Amino acid sequence: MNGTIRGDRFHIAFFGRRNAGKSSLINALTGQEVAIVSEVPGTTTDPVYKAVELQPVGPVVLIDTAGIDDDQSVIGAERVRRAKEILRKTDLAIVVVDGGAADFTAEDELLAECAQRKTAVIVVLNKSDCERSAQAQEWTTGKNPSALSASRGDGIEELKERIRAAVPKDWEPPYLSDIVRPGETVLLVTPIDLGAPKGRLIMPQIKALRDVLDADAVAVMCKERELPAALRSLTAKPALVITDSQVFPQVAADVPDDILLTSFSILSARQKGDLLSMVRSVSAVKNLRPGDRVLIAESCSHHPLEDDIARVKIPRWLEAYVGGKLAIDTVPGACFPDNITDYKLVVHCGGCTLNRREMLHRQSVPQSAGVPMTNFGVLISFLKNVFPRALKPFPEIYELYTNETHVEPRDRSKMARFSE
Ligand SMILES: Nc1nc2c(ncn2[C@@H]2O[C@H](COP(=O)(O)OP(=O)(O)OP(=O)(O)O)[C@@H](O)[C@H]2O)c(=O)[nH]1
Ligand SMILES: [Mg+2]
Repeated sequence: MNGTIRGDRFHIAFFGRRNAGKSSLINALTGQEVAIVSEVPGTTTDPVYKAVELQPVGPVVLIDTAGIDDDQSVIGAERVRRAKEILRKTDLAIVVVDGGAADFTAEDELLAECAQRKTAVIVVLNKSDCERSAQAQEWTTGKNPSALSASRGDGIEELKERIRAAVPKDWEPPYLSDIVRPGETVLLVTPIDLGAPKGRLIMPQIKALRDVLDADAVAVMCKERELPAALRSLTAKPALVITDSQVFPQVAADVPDDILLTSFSILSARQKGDLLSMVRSVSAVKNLRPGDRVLIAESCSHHPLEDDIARVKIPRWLEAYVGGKLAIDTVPGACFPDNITDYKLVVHCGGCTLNRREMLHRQSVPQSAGVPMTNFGVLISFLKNVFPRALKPFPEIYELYTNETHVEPRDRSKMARFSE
């Protein structure tokens, strides 16, 4: 596990017709033979991901895609569909056109889709070493194209500079460094259960440690069993306790009420998506009745374990709350089922492997179908009476939620630390 994970990288995808030079451009930008280049149209078939440190941009994922004009056959149309699906996670679209091309219908459709999704676009006019067609000249007018030659390497440095300028500074909110102050102590509670990988910590725990260090704060880590001992050992109260959502009840009982408490999954939901919407949606649990359908979605697929959070624990806790059996489906990986409206509630994991754009896209799918979607940590805190306490580290969200629902107004006095 070297380098920044894919979900925390800015996603740059390359679109265009077959043979426009998408793969050549990726190779030129990286200085590596990342993608196969050939004069045969349709060389790239499935999307290809390459995580690189692109100077001067930083850690990015470059995504090569199949030609968007390949819609004459069934398999070609499927490739176009897959290429366009990449737009869901694309932070910056590089639309590559061959400077000798005559038809731009496919590009117009793509640009319209980018505009609809509010995706930033750079148009690249490739093959500047060859003659430019009048049509290409006309089509690119007003589109501020980067004219370059991917195969010769001309104009590549200028494109890198444009890419750097197109990456917003705050394209992704911080994981937790904004809610911790220098010198404070943050206590991390990480159960080591059957699901824990041998010899290492999992992504959210590593991210939390790194963010605490970035905030010039102090991290202390323990398992849930050692939590009372860890608390006793500290001469000052920790400013914040972050726990794995699975042990919320024990941890909430052990951590005094005046210490802020949340979970890794809630932090991830805030960084990757719209936490407030997940918080509002959790009240849909109150309307669940035995027999109702619930969808549990995980962003990464792993082997289900004996006491798996998505397949065993959340279903057990939900059914205990509802007082009867629910029809629960668990989907790993990227896709929601088509029958999303059959579900009364969707529960999504923290999405730490996704980039923010994709998580927001995922939230929009049930939302536009009128189905509430919440998050593992938010749901567990709700079911286990750690709600809305688990939101207090995020004062804006806590305030909004408690104002909307008139929950626990007395608790606001405990937020003095944020109202200074
Ligand atoms: N003359 C010239 N040829 C180029 C340039 N860039 C790419 N090519 C050539 O164009 C052809 C297609 O390049 P690719 O990079 O494979 O194009 P692609 O867009 O990835 O194509 P598909 O994967 O088929 O969709 C190859 O023969 C390249 O050598 C360029 O700047 N100038
Ligand atoms: Mg290609």
